[in-house]
Amino acid sequence: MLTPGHMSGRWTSLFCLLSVLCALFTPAVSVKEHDFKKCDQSGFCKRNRAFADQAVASSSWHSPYNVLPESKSFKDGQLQATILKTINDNGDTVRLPVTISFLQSGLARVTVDEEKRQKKEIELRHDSKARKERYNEAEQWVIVGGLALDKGAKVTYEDKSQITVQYGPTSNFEAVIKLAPFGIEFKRDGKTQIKFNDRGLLNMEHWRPKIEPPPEPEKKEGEAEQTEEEKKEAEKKEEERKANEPKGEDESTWWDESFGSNTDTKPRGPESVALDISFVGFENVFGIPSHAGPLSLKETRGGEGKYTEPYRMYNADVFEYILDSPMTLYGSIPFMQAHRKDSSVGVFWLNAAETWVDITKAAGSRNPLSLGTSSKTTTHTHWISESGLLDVFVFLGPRPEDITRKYGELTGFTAMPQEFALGYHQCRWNYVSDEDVKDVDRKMDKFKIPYDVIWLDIEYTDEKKYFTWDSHSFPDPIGMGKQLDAHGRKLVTIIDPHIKNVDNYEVNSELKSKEFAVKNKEGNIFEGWCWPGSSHWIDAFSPAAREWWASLFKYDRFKGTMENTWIWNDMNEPSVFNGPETTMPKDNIHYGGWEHRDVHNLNGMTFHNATHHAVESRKPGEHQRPFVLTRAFFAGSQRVGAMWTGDNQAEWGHLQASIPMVLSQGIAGFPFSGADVGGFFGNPEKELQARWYQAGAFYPFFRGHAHIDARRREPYLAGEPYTSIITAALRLRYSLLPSWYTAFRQAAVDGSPIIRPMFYTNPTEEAGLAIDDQFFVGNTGLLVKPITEKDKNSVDIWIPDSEVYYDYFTYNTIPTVKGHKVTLDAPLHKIPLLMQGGHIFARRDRPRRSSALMKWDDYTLVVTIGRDGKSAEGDLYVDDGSSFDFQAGQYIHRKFVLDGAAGAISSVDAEGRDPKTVKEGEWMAKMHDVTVDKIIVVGAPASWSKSKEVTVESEGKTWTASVSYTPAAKGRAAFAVVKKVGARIGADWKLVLP
Ligand code: MIG
Repeated sequence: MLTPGHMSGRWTSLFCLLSVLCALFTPAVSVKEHDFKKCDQSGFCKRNRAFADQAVASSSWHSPYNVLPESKSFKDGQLQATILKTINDNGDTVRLPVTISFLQSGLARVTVDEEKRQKKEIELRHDSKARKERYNEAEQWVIVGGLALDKGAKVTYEDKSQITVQYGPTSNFEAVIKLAPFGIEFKRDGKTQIKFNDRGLLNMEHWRPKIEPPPEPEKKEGEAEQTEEEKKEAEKKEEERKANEPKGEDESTWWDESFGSNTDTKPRGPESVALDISFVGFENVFGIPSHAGPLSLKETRGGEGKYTEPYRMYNADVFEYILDSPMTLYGSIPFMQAHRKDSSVGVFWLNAAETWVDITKAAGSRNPLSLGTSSKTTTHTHWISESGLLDVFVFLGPRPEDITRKYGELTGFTAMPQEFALGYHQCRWNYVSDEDVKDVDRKMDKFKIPYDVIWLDIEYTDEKKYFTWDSHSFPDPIGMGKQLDAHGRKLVTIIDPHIKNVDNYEVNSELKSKEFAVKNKEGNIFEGWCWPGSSHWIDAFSPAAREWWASLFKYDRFKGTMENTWIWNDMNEPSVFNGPETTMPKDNIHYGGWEHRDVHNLNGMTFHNATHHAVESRKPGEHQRPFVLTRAFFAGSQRVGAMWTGDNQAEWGHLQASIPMVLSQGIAGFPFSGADVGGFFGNPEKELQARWYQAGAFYPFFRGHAHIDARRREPYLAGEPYTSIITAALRLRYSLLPSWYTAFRQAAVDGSPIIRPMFYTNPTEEAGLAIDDQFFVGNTGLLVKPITEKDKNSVDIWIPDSEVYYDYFTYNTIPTVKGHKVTLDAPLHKIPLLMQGGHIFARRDRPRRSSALMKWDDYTLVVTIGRDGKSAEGDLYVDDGSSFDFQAGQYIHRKFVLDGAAGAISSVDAEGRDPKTVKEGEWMAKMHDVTVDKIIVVGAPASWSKSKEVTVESEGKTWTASVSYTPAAKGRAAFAVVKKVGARIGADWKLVLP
C-alpha cells in the first residue's frame, strides 16, 4: 500500500490509487500554469478588457453611466443618488443606486448597487438555489470600524454637471462628483490624487433575463435544410435578442463557461463590476498581495519587461508557482497604495469575487486641467470583479503611515501574538512519530539551537481524518506535548477544511447531519477530492457551523492536544483536487444562499477565523492568545493569525522573491508573514539553506519547512560551518525578540508594517521608492539586506538618508552617502545588517533554548549615536507574552532617550501613564526583578571616555555602574559599554555621565 510519503505531490497521490499508474502521473517540476485561467479564459475579465480597449481606442467614447440629477441628496456626510446605465440604442436604462459616504476618518466610500428587478423580469435558472441580490455581506466579514460618518462634510459647490463635497479631518479633502458621465475626482489641498471612471471603464453588467436562442429545427434525412420563412423567422428572433444589448458584446460566457473539464453555470448571468481608478501623478503603486513579483507593481498590458496579464486575485492552491508573475496565489488583499515623493494615497476594493487588476502608466494625465500633476506619470488601474457590489474606499493620506493606520481602523489591526510565535518554528511534512518529534526536540537542545515550536503536517492523523491521531505513529501525543512544554515549547498540528467522507468518522457524520457543509448547485452536500479522498467542506460562513467547529477543539474532544497545542490551517482557498482551478465550483452554494463565486476570496478567512475562535475557547478561563497559521487569506485576516507564502521551492530565486512578498503583506495590513525557510519543494544546497535562515531571521513569521520528499534538513544536520551559521542567525533572532515584539505591538495599535520598505520609512526619497530587497525592522533603525544570490560575498545597500550607519556586528562606521549604495562585505557567516544612528533598541543577549525561557532575563539596550553626535531614541514594549492581560494595562512600555548634551539616558513610560493607575498583576510584580543589565553606546562621544563610572538614579535611589570605553579605530566607531546598570526595566530611571 502506498502512502503519500512515497509520492511527489498531490496529483500523484490522487491518481496513485493503483500503484502502477503512479509513474505516469509523477508531475514535472514546473508550474501548471495552464491549470489556471488567463484573463481571456475568464469570461468577465475578457469582456471588461475588451470594453476597456474599445473605450480607450475611441475618441468619442461616452461612458453610459449618468447620475439622474433629481435623484441626488446629501445628508449627514452621505450623498445618495441613482445612476442610470443606458443599456442599448433604444435608450433603455437600468437603475444603479450609488452612495458616497464621507467618513470621520477621512476616508470616502463609494458603493454602487443594482436596483432589485421585477421578479418576472429576472428569473434565475429554475433549478438554482442561489440568492438573487448582488453579494453585499463582504463588509460583515471585513470591516470592523471606521465607518462613522463625517457630519462635517459639506457640499461646497453644485451645478448641473457636478457636486463638490469638502471633507476630511482638516477639511482639506474634496470629492468632485461628475454627473454625466458619472465619475469622481478626489483631491487633497486642491490637487487631484485619484480619479474614478476618468477613462470611462465603469461597467456594471446588469442583470438580464436569459432569452433562449431558438431551438435548432429538427433535421430529417432528405428534407430541405430550412424553409426561407423559417430562416427569416429565426433571424428576426436572433436580432430581437441582440437588440437588447450593446453591440459587439461577447455573450458566449454569459450563462455558462467551461474551463478544462469543468462547466460553471451562471444562474444570474453576467454581473461583473469594473472601474478604472487613476492615480494622478503617481509612478509607483503597491499592494494587492499575494503575487510573486516586485513590491512596486508592474504594468500589465504588454511591452518590454511588463506583464501581459492583469494581476489576478482568486485564492488558489497554485502548485509550484512561478516567479515574477501576476498570476494569483493563495490569498488576496484588494488594497492598493500609490506613492510619490509628497503623497501617499490608496484604494480598498471591497469585493470577494474573482478579481483582476490591469495596470498601465502614462506620462501626464488625460485631463490637462488637473493642475500640478500633468507632467508626471499617472498610473491607471482597471479593477474587474466577477460579481457583487462596487464598493471602494478611498484614502487620501498624505503619508504612508496615515494609509496603514486607516486601513487598519477599517479592517482591523494585527492581533497581538503570543511571544513564542515570533520565535523559530521547525516544520516539515512530516515528523513521522511522537518519538521523531521528541528526538528532534532533544537534538535541537543538544546542538544548542533555539526554537519554540515544532509542527505536525497531515500525516499525524489517522488517514487524514482531522481531530484524530495515527495511533501507531503517535501513540502518546500528550507525552510528546509534555516533553515540549518542559522547555516552554509548543506543538502545532494541521487541521484542514476538507472532511473525509467516510461513515465511521464522527466529524463527518455530524457535518452531514447538521448540514454544515458547503452545498453544490443542486443544493446537496458538495463532494470533492482532497487528501483524504472523497471529502466535504465545512461552510465556515455559517455561524452554527462555526460553533460546531469550536466544539471539535475542546481538549476532551480533540484528544491528544493540550494547552501548548496550536493550529495550522492549510488548503483553505479551498483546495479541491478535482475542482476547477483546483478549487470549488463557483456555482456551489454557501450559507445564506450565496454562490461560491460571490465569496470565494473570503472563504479562507472564514475558516481561519472559525479556527481562531475555536482555539480561543478550548477551555473556559484559559485565557491564551490563539495562534493559527493560514494559507488563504483576505482583507481582515490579520485579526486572526499569521500567514505564509505557500509552496515555494528550494531555489535562490524563491528566496529572493520572498522578500518583496513579505514586504507587500506589510503594506496591505497583514504583516505577520513569512516564507518557508529553506524552500518547500526540493533540497536546498547548504549555502542556500544558510542564507535562507539569515533572511528568515528577519521574516515576521519564521518557519523552516520542507516537502515530504525533501531530505531531512533540521539545522543540526547541515554540518559545519553551516550549522553554526544557521544557529547564529537563530540566536540573532532570539536576542532581538524584545524589539520584534515591540514592532508587533506597534502593528497591533496602528497598523505599521513590521518590516518596512524604503518608500515607507523614507517617503520623500524618489530613488528608493521601488527598492524591495532591503528593509528596516520596526523602528529600531536596523537595516537589513539579506543575501539572496549564490556565491555572493558582498552586497550593495542603498542608503536612504544622511544618518550615520554602523555595522551591527563590528560597530564599523559605514562610509555612506545619502541616495547612494554602499558595498558591505558579507561572507557566508555574515548577515548584512546595519544600525542607523539615532536609535535605542532592546535585546536579550543570553542564549536560551526557547523564548519562554528568556521571559525573566535582563535586557541589553543598544544606543546608536546619531549624526548630531549626541541623540538617540527608542522604545520597548513587554507584556506577559501570552495572555490578554495587556488589554487591562498589564504591560511595560518604555521610551528611552539619550540626551547627549546632558550626557544622560533616561527611561520613561512611553505612553505617559501614571504607574499608580495600574494595579500590578502577577506578571508585572515578577518583572520587578528584571533589569536593564547592559547598555552599549555605539558611536559614543569622547565624553564617555572620561570616567569609569556612571550614576544611575531610579526609584529614589542613586548608585553607580561601570563604563568601559573603546576608542574608535580602523573604521570602527568608538563605543562604550555600561555594565550592571541594575535599573528595573519597568521603572523610570536616568543614567548620567559624571
Ligand atoms: O497539497 O499538508 O502548502 O505547507 O506541507 C499539499 C501538506 C498540502 C500544502 C502546504 C504545505 C503542506 C502540504 N500542503
